[in-house]
Amino acid sequence: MEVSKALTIAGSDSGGGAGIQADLKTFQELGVYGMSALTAVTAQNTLGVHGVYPMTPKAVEAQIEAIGEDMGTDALKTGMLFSDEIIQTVARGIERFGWKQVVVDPVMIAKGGASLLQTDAIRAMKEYLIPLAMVVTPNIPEAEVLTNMMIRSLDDRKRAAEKLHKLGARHVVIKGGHAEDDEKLIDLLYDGKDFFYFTNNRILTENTHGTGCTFAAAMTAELARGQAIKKAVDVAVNYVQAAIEMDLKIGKGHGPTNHWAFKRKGVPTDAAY
Ligand code: PXL
Repeated sequence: MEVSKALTIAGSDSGGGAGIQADLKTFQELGVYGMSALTAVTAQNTLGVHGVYPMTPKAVEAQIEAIGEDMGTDALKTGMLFSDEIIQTVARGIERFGWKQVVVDPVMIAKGGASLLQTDAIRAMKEYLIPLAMVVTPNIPEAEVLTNMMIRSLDDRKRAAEKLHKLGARHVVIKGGHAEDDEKLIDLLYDGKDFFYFTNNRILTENTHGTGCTFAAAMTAELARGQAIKKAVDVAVNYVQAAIEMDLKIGKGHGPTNHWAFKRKGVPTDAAY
């Protein structure tokens, strides 16, 4: 059996809800072979981040090289990258191996406010990484930082998507989860020409830790399996929706989502598992 492969270049969440743990669980559920290059270790639980321990750029480079020289990958995602140096190392690795199906999740801060990206690394993200992105997947606060604009209306979101496309990302998804005034939750896809809307009911729960990682991982898995971008967004939206709906009630704070839920709900896919 020919199996599709996906790589996550991201940080570890010891609590298991976000970061590479969320990514690998999602890859597994969507039937692709998961690989990882670790950029940082976080010590955290559902109540917050206790510590952030970045890897050296050399260690990040070695992991990417090990994967690139042997197994390769059909798609990859980036998550927490922490520093300017790690971003540049990751960008060089992507270029060296000619990886094209690149999902950039521009992770900046954890739910409790802990910084997962140094402020001076935002420039590197815009200059080196976003131009390599097949798709960039910010939430609204991240899109505001990357575009230097306030995003209030749906129209603002469209303008921000155009700006991010101009920075070099071939597609842009702006996730609507943070727009709490909206009755419905609207995720927006822009392909440089048209806008597409993915609309869902908002689910009221505290347990949304790791939804951003999970969303980007589901997109990466679908792209790895050869799906087109719109289909990949559609699966990712539904995967995260199911994961939030059937939450697990683990921990005392912002709990993780349920990475089993999508398949347990019997949502049909044509994955090779
Ligand atoms: O959800 C963003 C995120 C990404 N990566 C790691 C994290 C978090 C949030 O806490 O811990 C490692």
